[in-house]
Amino acid sequence: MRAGFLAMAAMAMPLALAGCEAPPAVYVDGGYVRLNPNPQAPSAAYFKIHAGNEPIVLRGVMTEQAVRLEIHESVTQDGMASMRRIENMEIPARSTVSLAPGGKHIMLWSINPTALEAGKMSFTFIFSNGDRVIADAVIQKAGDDAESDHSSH
Ligand SMILES: [Cu+2]
Repeated sequence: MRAGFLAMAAMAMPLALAGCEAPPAVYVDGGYVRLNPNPQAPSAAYFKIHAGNEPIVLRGVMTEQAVRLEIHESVTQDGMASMRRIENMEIPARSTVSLAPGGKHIMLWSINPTALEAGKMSFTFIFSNGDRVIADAVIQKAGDDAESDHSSH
């Protein structure tokens, strides 16, 4: 009996060590889309991107549910609010970068009507280490909040 127990414990140990060495992966959550009340104008999507133990760079975002997508950053220059396109986004090790109203956001043109009806969209985030992370965003109805990022587009 005793010998059998020891053998099992010895077998379990390498597994536990492997678990410690695996770095926590990058993940994305908290997604939502703010619909522009003007259907001709772009809408914005927001997320939280969490890095693991290593710094990581977001290289791009894709969705099949919009005609066009860009990653933007809101900037205020000489008192004028505007936006610029960003290609890469660095997420420092063990930290979170929030895409939020007034800051970085994903701009969406012509969201698929089926996605609008379903009330959610799916995005794929592509990272510098080759990871592809799929994250959903709930679509918020236009007019929930008068403040919007795309008013200056
Ligand atoms: Cu924008």
